[in-house]
Amino acid sequence: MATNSKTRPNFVLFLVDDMGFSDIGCYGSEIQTPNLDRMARKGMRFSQMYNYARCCPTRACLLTGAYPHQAGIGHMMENTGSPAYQGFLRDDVVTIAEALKSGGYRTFMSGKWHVGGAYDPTRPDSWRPGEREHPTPRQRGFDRYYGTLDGAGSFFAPHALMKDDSFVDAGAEKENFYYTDAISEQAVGMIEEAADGDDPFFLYVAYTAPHWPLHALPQDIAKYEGLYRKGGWDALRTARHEELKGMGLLDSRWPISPRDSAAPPWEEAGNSDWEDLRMAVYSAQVDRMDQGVGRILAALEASDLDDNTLILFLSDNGGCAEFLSENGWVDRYSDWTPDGRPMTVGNDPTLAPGGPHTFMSYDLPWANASNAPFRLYKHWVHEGGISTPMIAYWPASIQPNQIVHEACHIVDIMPTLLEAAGVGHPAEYNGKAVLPLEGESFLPLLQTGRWSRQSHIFWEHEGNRAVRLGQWKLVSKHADPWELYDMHEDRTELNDLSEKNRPKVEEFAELYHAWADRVGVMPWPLRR
Ligand SMILES: [Ca+2]
Repeated sequence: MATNSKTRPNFVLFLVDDMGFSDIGCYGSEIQTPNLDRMARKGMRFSQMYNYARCCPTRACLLTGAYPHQAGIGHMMENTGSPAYQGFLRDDVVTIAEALKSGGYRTFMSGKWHVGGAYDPTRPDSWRPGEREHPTPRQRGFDRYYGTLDGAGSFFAPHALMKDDSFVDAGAEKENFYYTDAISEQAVGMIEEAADGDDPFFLYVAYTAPHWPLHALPQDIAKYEGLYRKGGWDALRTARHEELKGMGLLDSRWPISPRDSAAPPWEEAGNSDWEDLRMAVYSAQVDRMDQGVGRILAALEASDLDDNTLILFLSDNGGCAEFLSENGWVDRYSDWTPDGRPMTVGNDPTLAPGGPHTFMSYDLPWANASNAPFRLYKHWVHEGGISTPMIAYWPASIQPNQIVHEACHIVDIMPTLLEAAGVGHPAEYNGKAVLPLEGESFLPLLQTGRWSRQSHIFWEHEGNRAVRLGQWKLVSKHADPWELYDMHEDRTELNDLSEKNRPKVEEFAELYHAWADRVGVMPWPLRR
């Protein structure tokens, strides 16, 4: 066990928001992500890393090493009255930050929190962060914090930005504010602060890019406008799938899933200039995030910290098919603009997306391309909803340019970081018993390229359910029967074997129900 602070690794954990499996260059994308690609060349790419299908449950699971229901976030932020669905992190789990801080680490966070209870985005003056139902990063183990507590909002004028324990006004802080850049800048400052001391550090960088709204900077949009005009989502899905196969990330025996039945063929879609621009804005959001990763890497290098810093990069869920309509539920996010001019909410083809006075999403057909070659989206636990790229970079311990195919899950990240730090997981914290870790450390995989997960991975989100171990995955959409897939033969989930292999269905279903009972899963839809 390492005890010398000079030899213990630092950690930078990057989480991006609503980005699909094939949206970065080193996972087959045409989007320019040179900094992530460089990390991949010098590090390790995971072809079967899984998240938890949605913002809040993924964050709860990632931060605590427990399943989301055990951490109190079985659905989202609403408190429905049971401990598994209270909407904020429970006090019988510890966060990575709390555990590492107890072990002598300095702890920093820049970006989106979203595990601290529900807020009304239109009434930030009513917020009471720090109250029992609204724990903040500073109350859950982070020494320093910059960012937003809730799930989404304008990139040009986020409501209720916080620095440590106080609200700050984005507009007053800086002209031409853009949230992705602010998250990067603050993270660089935190690295500089950490470099001044002797203690190792943990930095959690939670970008809101490329979650809706489609807000990006004109110089970044210009790099992509027109690129998607020819062939649209159909050509894009095929091109990304071919690249992924060529890179060795996906087996060439797995065919691409058919275009989603709710997406029209590109040639029949209409509004093709507007559609092209929507995808260009999304790509610009990813591009700007990658530029931020580059600034953070440069800050580590400038302080001679990059060699013994373990960096992980991943996304919280698959591409998002949510349609934003005028007078829809999303209205509650949307009333702030930097100059006080009105904002038009909704996917209106007569308006150009990108700027602060629109509030759009890229929609199902482009999300289908983001998740190529897989099926379905954010919310679902088929491969399109839960598959994320993951890059691990740690020059001191990871051999360059490796691809690993073991199925891993975000619940494994906390055990991995604690083992790498030589810090134990506490049985008690603040006088309360703490639930044991659910995941398995994949540190040996990073260090040797060899490791296999021993226990099943389980998912439940909005009644969508799945179980995965090795070759087999059992999965269902809410209210539909179980489907069974042989993931060695059929990662794209096209050949349901549930009728042919009833014993495997029954075995995994029984395990699922035992797990669901144990962690407190309740029937969907939830009743208060
Ligand atoms: Ca998300």
